[in-house]
Amino acid sequence: MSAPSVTAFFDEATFTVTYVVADPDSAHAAIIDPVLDYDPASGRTSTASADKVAGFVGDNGLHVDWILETHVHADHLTAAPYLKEKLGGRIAIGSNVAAVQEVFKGVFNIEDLATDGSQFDHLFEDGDEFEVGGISGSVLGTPGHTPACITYVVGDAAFVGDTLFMPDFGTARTDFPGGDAGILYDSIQRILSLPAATRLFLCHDYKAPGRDEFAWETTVAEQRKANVHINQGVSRDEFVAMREGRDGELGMPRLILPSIQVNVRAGRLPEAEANGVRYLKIPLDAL
Ligand SMILES: N[C@@H](CCC(=O)N[C@@H](CS)C(=O)NCC(=O)O)C(=O)O
Ligand SMILES: [Fe+2]
Repeated sequence: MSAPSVTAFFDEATFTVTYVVADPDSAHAAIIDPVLDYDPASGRTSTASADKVAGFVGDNGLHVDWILETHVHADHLTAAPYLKEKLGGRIAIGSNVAAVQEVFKGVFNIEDLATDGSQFDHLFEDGDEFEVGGISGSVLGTPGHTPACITYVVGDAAFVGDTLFMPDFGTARTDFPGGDAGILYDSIQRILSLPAATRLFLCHDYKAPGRDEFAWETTVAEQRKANVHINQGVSRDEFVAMREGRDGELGMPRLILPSIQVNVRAGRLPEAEANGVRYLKIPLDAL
């Protein structure tokens, strides 16, 4: 199986990992889950994180075919439109984005939001195939954290979004609208059925108790053996009880309100008002 080169960019403000996955032979590449920096205290955005990714792409002469989202992120704004403008590539997400748009169109009262995913350049279904240069990719539907979560398998690497985290941390939460712990368990079984040596690249790392360094790469074999939430002995019912218990204790992500209203529009910021300023909405007592 072909091995793409994978370069990670970790955003410590949101604990998010952005990847550039490239075919070393053809220099074609995909960017996965890029971050637009956002400071909620000042309302300022910045492209510092995305510019590091763009700099790497430029320095290595890569040709970007795809900008891939694993899901509608609830903890950071996507820099997909900014990087598309700079580098090209098609912005893609799972087709179940429509269900997520439906829910949040209501929460944010975004009257003109189309709920068919048409803001994205391409919508992937479970089982679809695509290419990064000469390396073949495929899509696994892996809902549970959200209904639109997908995993991108590129050669021997799988970009699992928010499903599994590092073995010592466990799994993603399932308490967002449309989330479901049992469905996440089933999705994780699909990931764990990939070949044992498959490299798994995670969307986040929050460190685990006793670990000082951030980490985001593991393998199917390591996860099968050691994931604290899901290793071989854990049944679906046990997982659901554990996950729902833990979800009940988690606060909302710091950037959920700014993130979702932008990310359901494929990262396009709201139009400026007559004074030239763009505004985000804060729904009160709605989440
Ligand atoms: N403290 C972080 C938490 C973000 C968060 O809730 N992350 C989600 C993924 S979007 C998750 O699954 N967290 C798992 C957990 O905290 O157990 C923030 O405020 O951004
Ligand atoms: Fe997430």
